[in-house]
Amino acid sequence: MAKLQNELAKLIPEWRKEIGALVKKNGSMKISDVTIQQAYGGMRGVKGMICDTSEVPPDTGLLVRGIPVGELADNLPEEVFYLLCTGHLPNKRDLKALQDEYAARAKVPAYVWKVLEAMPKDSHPMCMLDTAILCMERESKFRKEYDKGMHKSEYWKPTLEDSLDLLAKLPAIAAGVYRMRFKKGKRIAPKKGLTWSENFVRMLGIKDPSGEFADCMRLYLVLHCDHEGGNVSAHTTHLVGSALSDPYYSVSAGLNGLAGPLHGLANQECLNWIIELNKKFNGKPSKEDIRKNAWETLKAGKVIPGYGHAVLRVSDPRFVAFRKFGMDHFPNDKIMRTVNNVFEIVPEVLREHGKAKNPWPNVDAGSGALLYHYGLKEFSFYTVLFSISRAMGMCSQLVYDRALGASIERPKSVTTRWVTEQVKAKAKKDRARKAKAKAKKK
Ligand code: CMX
Repeated sequence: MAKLQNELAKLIPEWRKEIGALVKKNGSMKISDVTIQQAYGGMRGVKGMICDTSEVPPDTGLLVRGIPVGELADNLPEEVFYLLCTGHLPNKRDLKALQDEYAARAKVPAYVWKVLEAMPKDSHPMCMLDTAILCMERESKFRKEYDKGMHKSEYWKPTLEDSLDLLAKLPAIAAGVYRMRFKKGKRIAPKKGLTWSENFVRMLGIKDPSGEFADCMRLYLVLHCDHEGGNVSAHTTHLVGSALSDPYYSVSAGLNGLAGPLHGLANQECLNWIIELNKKFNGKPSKEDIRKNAWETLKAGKVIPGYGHAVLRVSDPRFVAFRKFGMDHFPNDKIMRTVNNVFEIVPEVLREHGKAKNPWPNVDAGSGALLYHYGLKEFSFYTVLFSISRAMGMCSQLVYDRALGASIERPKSVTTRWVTEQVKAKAKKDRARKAKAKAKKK
């Protein structure tokens, strides 16, 4: 067995023991309450699921297995996947073993290209990516082993196999989608000896003589890797996986959620907003122009893309890392300058507006400016990049779920009639209690 598999085979029995004891001893302890507001409001803040690969404290932002994501800004995505799976970074030998695994599994089945070629030419790149993943479901080792009658305790092994197969192929699929969808010419083959992100940049075919774009892509793929368990894409992957649907079904389902404009698609909308702003003000919007434009967006009943977050209450550390990269490498770039100025104005505007609980930038507020600078100008492709990275979080969470024997998800829904009855019953009880207290006083 290769290194990552060996390491997990050692760790999983320990996790099972630790969590088994925790639940056995404290299973009935309460960790959350649910209000009517939360039940109608997207379950915001309800603690009802477990994710150990990463967490998002509102006041610090993403911690990957306890490590602040900013501290991983110089690592490789392969290292981060190993970290997500095991809880520690790999040594050189284990990293090389994982990179060799990726290289050995990278070939995309020919039928995937045929399916993509048969799709309408104006299909969204996210739809093409998801279709490619879903049509590879026939390759699933999990499904084959399950059909043979595998023991529950073994589920994580073919889940990891599927995950490695999928992650190894994603850069080639995404690059193939890019070249096909945007008429960039023939697909480009990967090259031996390059890292996962370097190969991806090579297969995209965007000129990168300095290697700076590959470094930017490395950072991009690290920063988007995971964002705990409750966001739409992670939760969807977990939910679908909880029915023991294999990683191809589960990851493609999660990515369909990432394709929504309030989630991953916001990055394409965000750069659009910045570019329109530059266009409107001859490439140099003043801070006053930015303020006016932000208010126009809000008054039109729209959100300012790239700002706000369901959990975070500070500037997203991923935005901070992207901004630093941009300011270090091209501080005089027009788009980057506007991204910077927007960062100085929009939080103030959102605070005055008074609706958004978090007026600060999220990951999408700056990432597009970097891609645009290096010549990746097809906005609708941006969520595909997000997907390649986020698939690492989804896959590691699936492996963990299968290792720990996560149950099928089945929260209880209630009707509005039921809620109204509870409200009435509580009001009746309160009245009775008040009347009793009044009678006692007399
Ligand atoms: N611009 C304008 N209004 C905003 C806002 C923004 N950037 N962010 C939040 N609000 C509004 C909400 O629309 C909501 O209004 P209503 O009460 O009229 O429905 C109100 O403020 C309260 O929302 P919230 O509790 O602060 O935020 P939510 O948890 O409901 O939503 C998010 C979070 C990210 C969907 C929201 O901030 C938003 O739409 N931001 C812009 C889109 C974006 O950048 N999405 C990418 C997020 C990163 C990711 O998940 O990938």
